[in-house]
Amino acid sequence: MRVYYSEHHRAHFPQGEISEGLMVTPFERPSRMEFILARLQERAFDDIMPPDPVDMAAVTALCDPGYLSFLQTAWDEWKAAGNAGELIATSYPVRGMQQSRPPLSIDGKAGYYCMAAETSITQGTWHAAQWSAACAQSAAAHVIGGADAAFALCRPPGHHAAADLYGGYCFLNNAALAAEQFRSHGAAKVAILDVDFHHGNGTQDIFYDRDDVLFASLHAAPEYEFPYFLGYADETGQGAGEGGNANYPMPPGTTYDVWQNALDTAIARIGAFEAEALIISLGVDAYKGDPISSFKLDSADFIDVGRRIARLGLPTVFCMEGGYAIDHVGINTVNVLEGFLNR
Ligand code: OKP
Ligand code: ZN
Repeated sequence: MRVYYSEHHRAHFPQGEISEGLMVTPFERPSRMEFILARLQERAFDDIMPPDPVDMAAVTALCDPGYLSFLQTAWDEWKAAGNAGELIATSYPVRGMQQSRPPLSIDGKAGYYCMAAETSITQGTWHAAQWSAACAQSAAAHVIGGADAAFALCRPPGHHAAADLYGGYCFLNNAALAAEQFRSHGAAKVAILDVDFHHGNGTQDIFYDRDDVLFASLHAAPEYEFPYFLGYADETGQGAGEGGNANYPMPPGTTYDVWQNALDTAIARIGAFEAEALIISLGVDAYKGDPISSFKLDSADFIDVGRRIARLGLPTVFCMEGGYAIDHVGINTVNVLEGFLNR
């Protein structure tokens, strides 16, 4: 399976993340990629290449123009305003406030476009986000061109990013870009399966009213876990998209026996949808040793996850999302790919 990976992810490395009331080194850090690459090499995935540069036309088609121009200039505006540290949004347009007026000051704009304060913007954030999207686009192009599958080793991740929102370590929705690319190259229907521990709120939002892209997500119940405000089972889509969104929230502490039943249900749902291509939002933070998550999957379970996904028999693009147990993120990620290949 070909892997698309760009060293440019290193341009995004915030010093700080607000966690438990402290500034800590972000869990979503560059070394995650090194562990995944090392495991890929150990397991003879030797077809690893840099992506083509990002197709900005596709990004522009997916995203809100104000949001994109914010991402492009946020760091410069933040520095020009005299701020010493990294850009962290602190004020948000919540209940009772104006939802559709982006402010002119950079602090206001950041809050307007941000959904969670753990995600800092730094000098290289926009650069890295574009190359991450490029990995998803090149992987999609490779599969559209006839390959069975490809792995986009995206960093930063994407599934919390909507058309006009960043947060949860995400800026551009890589999986959504891949899905849209299949659509624009003739696939009538595309399915996105999100196995990250956290709900893919951005992906859900992007496709919520559409009948051509099914979004199915296995995740921790929003009553207990980030992103808290989306991901309930009764969110089934709207308008033409009614029935095109499938959430499988599970309680903290969920083990693989329960999780795999949800996976089988999601897979059956995708099979019935008759998609022509499949995008996997591949987070491996459902692992029992993950420092910010609470599910209990073992490393060996991830092999089985890949095997079950392969039963769909669909052209498949894997897009890297979360996974923060850095000593196991490589083995868990590559286990999914190997389970898929050894179907
Ligand atoms: C990104 B991805 C919990 C704070 C949660 C954000 C987590 C973002 C996860 N105490 N912080 O879905 O892996
Ligand atoms: Zn996650």
